Amino acid sequence: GTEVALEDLSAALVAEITGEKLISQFDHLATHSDCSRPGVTRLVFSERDVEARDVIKKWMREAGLSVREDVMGNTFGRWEGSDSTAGIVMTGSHSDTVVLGGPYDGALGTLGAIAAVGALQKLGFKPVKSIEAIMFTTEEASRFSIPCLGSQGMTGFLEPEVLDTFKDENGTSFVEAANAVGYSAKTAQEYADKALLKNPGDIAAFVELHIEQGPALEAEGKDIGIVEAIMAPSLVRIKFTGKGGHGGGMPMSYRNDPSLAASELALRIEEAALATGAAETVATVGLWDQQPNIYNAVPRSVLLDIDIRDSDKARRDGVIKKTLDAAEEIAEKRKCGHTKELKFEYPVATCDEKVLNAIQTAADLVGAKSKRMISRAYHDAAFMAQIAPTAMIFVPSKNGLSHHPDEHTAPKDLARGVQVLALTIAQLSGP
Ligand code: HGY
Ligand code: MN
Ligand code: MN
Ligand code: MN
Repeated sequence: GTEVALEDLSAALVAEITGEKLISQFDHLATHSDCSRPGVTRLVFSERDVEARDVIKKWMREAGLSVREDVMGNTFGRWEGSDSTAGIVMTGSHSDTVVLGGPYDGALGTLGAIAAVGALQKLGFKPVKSIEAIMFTTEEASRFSIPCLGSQGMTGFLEPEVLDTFKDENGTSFVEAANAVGYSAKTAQEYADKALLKNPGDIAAFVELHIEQGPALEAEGKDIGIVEAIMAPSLVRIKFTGKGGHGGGMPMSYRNDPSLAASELALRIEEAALATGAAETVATVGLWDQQPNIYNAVPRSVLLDIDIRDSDKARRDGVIKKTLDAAEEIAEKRKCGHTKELKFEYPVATCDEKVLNAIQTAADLVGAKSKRMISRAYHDAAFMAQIAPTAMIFVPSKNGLSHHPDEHTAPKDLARGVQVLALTIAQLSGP
């Protein structure tokens, strides 16, 4: 029956999918970077990103997939199933990175999807549902300060105007950057309209393989994370301003130094995050843009980008409110000007039991020690979960590091993740 078949397939996949084969592809992809190794910097629609897209499309074709790209650069490699009316099992991730990120964030799920499909084909597996390996056009907020633009476009969560209003550090918008590398839509609305999936109901399941980007799996000696929910992310932007002045000539009593207002706010944000008492509440003042940023001038402005997340949306919203209120209070006390903006906030995404069970079965079959957990990082899966049964597979991050040049996952863990992915999509695309 299918149990024996699944056990045989599992053993064959474990033999077929090895770390050595995967490593050469990760190493090659990481050469398409705007920084030297070990870090990887590949921002969406940069020259490096365009090179990487060509490599990934080449690898998709070599895996026997028929490749198509949508208006925004979401890239699909399709394996036709025996029943074209039976729906699609989709799996994939992103290939863009943060500045000075690592070689596996995103790449594991993108290359892993291709490797999983390639292995299943080589082993003679015949899917009933069609299978699509996908590379979302951009997941990171690293260029335009807003994440998951591709999956948001596909799932209808995208507010078209953000493709015009969110700019990169040179003042370039998504529309301008996309046009510059040959994506032809002329307006934000056209990108949003054409990216929208016509028949989301056709997606029987979406699975994303990803590195954990935290310390839990390593600390607990687990090989595989089975992700049940994805935390609710947000970005709050606060700018304090003051009159500035000479670092020597300006007496302290004359000053309204925005860097001190920002410092006080950062500590209030830490206090607010700790005050919930929940480990899932996190807040990070990740971007601190101080001008003129010279040692002997009193700062005139400090711009803060603040990342506030939680597994509970209401608890997160409480920390956001405390942050905005504290900014107002501190600005008044210190006679600084200030602006405050909630740039984005998204809901918690919950995963699908059937998909979770398929991952659990796969992990057990390959003999992996697994645990159910939530994702503290957001992912394209968070948007796919709004329109299709979705779940994620995590593999351990060495020392819990990611968004960091030392991001690392052992080859055997990479391979085990792809084996579990392959066995999961085999179950989901079967009869
Ligand atoms: O959650 C994150 O910030 C990651 O880049 N997706
Ligand atoms: Mn190359
Ligand atoms: Mn990331
Ligand atoms: Mn990622």
